[in-house]
Amino acid sequence: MEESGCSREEVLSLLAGHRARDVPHNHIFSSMCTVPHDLAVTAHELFVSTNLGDPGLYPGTADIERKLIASLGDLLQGKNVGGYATSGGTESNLQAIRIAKKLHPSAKPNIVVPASAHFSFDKTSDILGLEMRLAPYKEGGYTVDTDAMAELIDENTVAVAAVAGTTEYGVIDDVVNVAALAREHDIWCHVDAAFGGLVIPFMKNPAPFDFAVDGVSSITLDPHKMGMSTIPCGTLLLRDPEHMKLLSVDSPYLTMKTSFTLTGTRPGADVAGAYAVLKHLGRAGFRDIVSGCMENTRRLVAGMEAFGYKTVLDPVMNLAAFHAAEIPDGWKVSRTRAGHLRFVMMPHVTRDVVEAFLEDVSRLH
Ligand code: 0PR
Repeated sequence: MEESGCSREEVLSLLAGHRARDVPHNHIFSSMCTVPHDLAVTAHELFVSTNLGDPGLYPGTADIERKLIASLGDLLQGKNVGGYATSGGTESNLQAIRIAKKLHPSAKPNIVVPASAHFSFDKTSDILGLEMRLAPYKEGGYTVDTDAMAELIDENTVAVAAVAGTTEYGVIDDVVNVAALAREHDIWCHVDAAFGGLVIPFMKNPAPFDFAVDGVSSITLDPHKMGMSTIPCGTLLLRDPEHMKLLSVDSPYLTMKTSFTLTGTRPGADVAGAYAVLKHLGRAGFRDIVSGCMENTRRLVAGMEAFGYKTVLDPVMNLAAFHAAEIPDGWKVSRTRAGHLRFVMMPHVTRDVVEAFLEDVSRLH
């Protein structure tokens, strides 16, 4: 750090230079985050100095957090759900499994998760000292084989998980059967809907994945993915708000005497942003966004197929996967562990972006 500071203009120009080196969103197919809604940015600015880590100082902001959780809980067909705004899917998954572990003390605890589970479950298992058992995919697909999952459960299993909108292929596990296994063994059932939570409810004939499914204990849903909030904003939703108490530690000198969140100081700005988007768009607005993303997904698939690219599966959500093949330079497309091309069709991937990409693809052929 230098002795004397630079002018605002110098600093801003320095920062602009860095930002210019980032990949522009209109070339990003590999991200589950997107450009935030402009209202989220405005709300974020209004709440930028709030700290939900000391909610007694910010009762107004804390109330927004409660409203955010209540709105999302209602969307996911829960009644008076508990939960809180996290830093994202990783924290939500960790905290859900932390509750499960506390409910089932065991000398050698394990969790059984689908082969598709996001790597946040590896972190969770490492931090909580759990064995992570991976249930394989069902033959010929990318959703979990619930029979194989059943075989992996034993008396030391504290939780099972399902993914509603998998990271790599955007498919939805059979939540009904996973939750039935949890009920049968009297253990926790966590649904990771970090991505799918704000997509599936707005699709036609949505697959059952939420609190309407008997046995689902908790759900991860990230507004900073399809909720177009500012980063970072995740949520952990609990069927029974009482379970939150299992996470609590004493915080004697703060305005609230117990703390149940993972982080101490935590932003209210993104929470206000996420809530603003829900209020502004309503279900109808989200339905339009999701239907636009699905339309763009179909256009991408049709365009790619015309050039001989082969899909790995018919897209279930706004995520398309193709067998490995060349793609034009300058575009960010990720690859799954199996080497498939993966396109996440987020709101920033507009029809114009798809057409510009397909135009570049056409030059390869
Ligand atoms: N659960 C699921 C199903 C996820 O897909 C993700 C992240 C998480 C949990 C963890 O969420 P946080 O990253 O919020 O903690 N999925 C994306 C992925 O790994 C995250 C991402 C987003 C990666 C944008 C890259 C990127 O540019 O692909």
